[in-house]
Amino acid sequence: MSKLKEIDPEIYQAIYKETLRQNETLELIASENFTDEAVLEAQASVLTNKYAEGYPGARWYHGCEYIDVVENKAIERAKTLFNAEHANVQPHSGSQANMAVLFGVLKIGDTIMAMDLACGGHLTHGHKLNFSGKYFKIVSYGVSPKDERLDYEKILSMAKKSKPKMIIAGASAYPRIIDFEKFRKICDEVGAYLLVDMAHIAGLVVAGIHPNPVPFAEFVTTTTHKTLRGPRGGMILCRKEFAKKIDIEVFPGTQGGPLMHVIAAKAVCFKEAQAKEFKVYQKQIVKNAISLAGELSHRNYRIVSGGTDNHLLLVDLSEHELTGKEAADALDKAGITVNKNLIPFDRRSPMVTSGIRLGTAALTTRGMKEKEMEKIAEFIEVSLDHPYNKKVLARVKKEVGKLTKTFPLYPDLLKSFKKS
Ligand code: DSN
Repeated sequence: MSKLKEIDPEIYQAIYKETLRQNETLELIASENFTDEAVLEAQASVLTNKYAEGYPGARWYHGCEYIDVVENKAIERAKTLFNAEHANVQPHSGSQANMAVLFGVLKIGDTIMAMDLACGGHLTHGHKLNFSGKYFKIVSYGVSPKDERLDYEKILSMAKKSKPKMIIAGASAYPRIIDFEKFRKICDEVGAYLLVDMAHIAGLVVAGIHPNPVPFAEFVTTTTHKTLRGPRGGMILCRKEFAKKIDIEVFPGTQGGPLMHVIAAKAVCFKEAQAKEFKVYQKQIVKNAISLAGELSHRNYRIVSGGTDNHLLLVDLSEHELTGKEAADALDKAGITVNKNLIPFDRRSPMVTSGIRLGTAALTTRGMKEKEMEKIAEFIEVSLDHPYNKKVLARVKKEVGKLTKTFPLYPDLLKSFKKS
């Protein structure tokens, strides 16, 4: 890090402080994780210098022989990992992956059915300010008021009425298993494509803890940085018959040059995900989420849908006279990072919300287990009981510091900062 320190001390300082922040706080944002050094090394490599528009063996620029090795490895590993017929590893993000699928196979103005944002859907599933909501007619389905779970009967009857060209399954804040087979049947009844956005659960899918959508969906999109624990980025898996359409829509349709350093890091992540330890890790993520949900529920916090089957949980704060925003702010002061989140049928705005979303992927990477989840639930309870008491929040922060110290993150990286 010495060159960076010399050339740009301000950026160096910000990166150093961020490394410390990640080390000294409890990261419970459900969409975040900590990659290992191998992924960081690939992403920080000279591959960032190379333009490689096109695909392996068919590039616009010369000098792509090693770039092709990297992209081919990423593609092959992704296909093996998810048992997919075709993989495009170039999308810069999950949003760009979704954009390429929507623009690749639909016409502007076509109807799409997707999960309501308030019930856990994503911006690219039809938010009115997003390309999905601007260019397509969106019909949103939600969860049942009875059990806050997907109601497949209702989704079918909505689909029969609205006759969508595509149904999107998948969510950013849904704590239960999604039945892709049922979605397939609904799509078949109404003649719609099925797109599964498995960004949040991709790691669980690899480990077999969540059903794999690939056998059921024409298109599966994902990010690579959530439970999958790779670099920030996106990917599309699809059936062979759609391979050409999807590839053309990614490049030149919606993107230019691929980020080869990121694709290299994706390839590393896919290799790591093939290892036995990765499955053990994914199982622990879910055990931790179930444990955290149980501990909070013993402390009188209502957990949306009564618990979780995956890596995340939603805490309903309505009965605690606290908004999601107030809770997230208080926890932040105590060294616990979460995000405010709408809960199903929330009466508050998305900027305020009545809930918080917690995920266990990142802390599980640090090695934390059920015992630590119990402690964390206690920290959360104390902080939310005194959201405006600076002394209490500072005291919790001190305890958080003690806990995080026993699960060090990037120790070698921190040493290299200190040496530089
Ligand atoms: N921003 C992500 C999340 O937090 O779930 C979704 O892309």
